[in-house]
Amino acid sequence: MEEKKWWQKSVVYQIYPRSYSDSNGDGIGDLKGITARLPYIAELGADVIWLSPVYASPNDDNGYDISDYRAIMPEFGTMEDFDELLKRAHELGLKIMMDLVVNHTSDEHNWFKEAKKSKDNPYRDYYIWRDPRPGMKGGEPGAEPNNWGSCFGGSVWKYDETTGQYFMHLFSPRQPDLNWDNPKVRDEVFDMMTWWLKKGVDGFRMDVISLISKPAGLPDGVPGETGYASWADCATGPHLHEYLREMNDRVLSKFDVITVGECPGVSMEEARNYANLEGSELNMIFQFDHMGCDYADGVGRYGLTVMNLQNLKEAMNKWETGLEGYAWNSLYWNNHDQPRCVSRFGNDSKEYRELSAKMLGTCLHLMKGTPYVYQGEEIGMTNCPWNSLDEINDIESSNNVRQNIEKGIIRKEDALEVMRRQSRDNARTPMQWDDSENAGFTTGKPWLRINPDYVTVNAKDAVAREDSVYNYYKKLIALRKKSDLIVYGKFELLYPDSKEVFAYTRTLDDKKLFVACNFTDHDVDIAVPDECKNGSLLIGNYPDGNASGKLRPYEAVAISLD
Ligand code: TEU
Ligand code: CA
Repeated sequence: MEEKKWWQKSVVYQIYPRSYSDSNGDGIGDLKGITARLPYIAELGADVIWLSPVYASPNDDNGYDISDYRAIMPEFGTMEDFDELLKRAHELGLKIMMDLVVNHTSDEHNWFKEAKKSKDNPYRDYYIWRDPRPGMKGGEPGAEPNNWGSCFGGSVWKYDETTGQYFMHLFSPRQPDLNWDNPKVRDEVFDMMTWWLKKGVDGFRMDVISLISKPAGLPDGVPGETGYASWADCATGPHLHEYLREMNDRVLSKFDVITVGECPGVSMEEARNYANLEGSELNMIFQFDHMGCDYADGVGRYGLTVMNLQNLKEAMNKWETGLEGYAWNSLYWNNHDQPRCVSRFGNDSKEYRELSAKMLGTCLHLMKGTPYVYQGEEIGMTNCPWNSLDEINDIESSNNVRQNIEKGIIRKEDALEVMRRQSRDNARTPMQWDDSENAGFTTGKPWLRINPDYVTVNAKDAVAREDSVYNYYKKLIALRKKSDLIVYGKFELLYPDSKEVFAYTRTLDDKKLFVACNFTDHDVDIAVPDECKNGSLLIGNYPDGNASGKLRPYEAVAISLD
């Protein structure tokens, strides 16, 4: 049995502040709005709140472009509002995990304003500058120092006329990458982290932390299957583990914190180092293998994706079994960057939305690892039926869809359907609190379209209705709290070849749990393993339980021999 840690039994609730709750009628969510909703989150049973960035930012990437790490974005409120949020959360037994975005800053950060003044500015080497390719003129197509592609389309290099060099940006040109090989940058980051931890925050989610150490010489790469050369060529660079261990030694080890690294481009084998059980780096990481389960070959995310359960099972099984005994796992279906899971992996029709949302919750929350619930997932919120590309705010999906059309990877007439399936904005439509105007999110004009299904899909209805997704998630979360079998039991996949059912067992000593989830809209025969036949139904998403040996549409059952 691994040494037990509190964050292994925790459930984390993620808030995207811009879209959670607006307290002052400007159509933008804010800290006071979150504070007012803390009892709702505590009632769900979550232990930790992951706050997407609330720091000062010009919002080129909605807060993931930070211009001052020790100030609050004015649209979200003041540092006093933050202190009040932290205090109230702690009073309710909720911990706060901040979003640490230190692979890059905003181009409005003072460090970058200084760096771009001249080549010999003291802050120049806080960022990654290179000359144009030899023999080429800066700014000319092909003069970029290498061929890496930005996650937001185009090259990762932007030419700066003033100093005649390019600077690197794996994301938008307004998010220049920090140079982690510069010890002054590491000092700045570690000081800032300590400053927040001394304020009393309880941990960090670390944005694209796998990309912070760039390969020496920045060689040309072969664009990865995602089309983002930077992921394939940048993840887990030469000094990555050295920097994470330094961060752990100098900061994290001095506090009792929860940490999760967002790790695009990291394999399960490599994750054993990032999230090793000795605790020398991070507690856990977010993997991306299962997020590619519906990608069309050669197209990556921004195409007409189609759910493939076998890919999903294969990815989850690899991580559940591969980390066993080496590292701790995180569990998530969605977040602020991903489509809504009930639309993507379930069925958001009127008939099956709630049933499949509960099935997905059962499937995830009874696996081994720390589960993450994204705002609105607990009430079965769905992807938005976008009417036009003009409604889309998201820089990533807008740029990638446009780039894929230009490259002929997708047809122009498919662009809207691609957005309906994959735009990050599907996760960013305002939280649906009730059936009043603007779903109770704001009294003003919402910054992004509100999903029209808020009239029936909203928290007020969900909290009040015993058979709602919210009250089912509440039961799932409560089960975890009182079961070492759910937290520590060994995972084993069953029926790997089934295209319809995701089934597995969890085993701890003589205790066993059998979980079976039907991902289809029709009955499927599924044999309960002999050793579970005389178990008892721990939880199921049909009101009358299940003893029939088959699973009804989107049925989930958990049978316990505890
Ligand atoms: O995400 C990393 C990233 O590449 C995401 O855009 C996501 O993995 C992608 O959508 C998968 O297709 C982090 C933040 O979560 C994201 O919101 C930021 O835009 C990005 O980094 C830059 O900070
Ligand atoms: Ca507001």
